[in-house]
Amino acid sequence: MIMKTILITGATAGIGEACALQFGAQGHRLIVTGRRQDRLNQLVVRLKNEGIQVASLCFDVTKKSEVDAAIASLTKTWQDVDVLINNAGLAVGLELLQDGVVDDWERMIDTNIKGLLYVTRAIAPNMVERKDGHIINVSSIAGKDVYKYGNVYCATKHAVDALSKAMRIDMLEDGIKVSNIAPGMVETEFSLVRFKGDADRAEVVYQQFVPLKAEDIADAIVYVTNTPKHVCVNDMVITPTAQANPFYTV
Ligand code: 8X3
Repeated sequence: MIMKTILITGATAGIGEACALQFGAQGHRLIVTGRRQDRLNQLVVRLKNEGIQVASLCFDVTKKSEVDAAIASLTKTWQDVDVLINNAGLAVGLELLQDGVVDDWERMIDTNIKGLLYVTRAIAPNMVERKDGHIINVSSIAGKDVYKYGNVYCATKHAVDALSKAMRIDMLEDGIKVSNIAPGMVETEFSLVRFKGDADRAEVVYQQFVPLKAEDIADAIVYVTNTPKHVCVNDMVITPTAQANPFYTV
């Protein structure tokens, strides 16, 4: 297998962390990024202890100047990112639109849409120049359907879905692969963040049926990443077996 340099946003927890561990175990070089320096440090120590080549960048994807400065600080040996995993994202709040909290909307829009754009804008030109690269956007089944109370979160994930399509078109002539991954219910800190730290409420979400684990989505991302150069998995919708879509579960 060819060793790749893989940059993962939101690598300090959930799907991002699971990707880091799996890609690292396969011998790839990792650039792990996140907002939380302490958690980033812990992850780097853990990866290094397993003999994985790793660099880390601490930045907030919602701040364009931080994103640009962090990417620009990569030393020459780390600048050629082969795979960008746009994983950082969140849901905050679960209200009807007419009751919505504008700060929550802005956090979701800034992180899920603008953050993804800022990081992609900083990384993609190098891929285009080298005529080689793969961008993997972590969307959601909320990017395929809209469910009650999901309003702005669903809108941001529909935007990710659209941006995956747009990137594939815009970088087609440059040979850049773009894959959209749309998970259903995954047991991570997702619900804890959505419910603003209410652990009891978050726990109930995952007790109704057997949810996906972060590792299940990392498995899919690893598969998508390891396809031959002429193969691009455009879109993957992955739900727990007990979840047909946001509306039907058993
Ligand atoms: C996470 C899955 O079903 O809450 O994006 O939208 S869902």
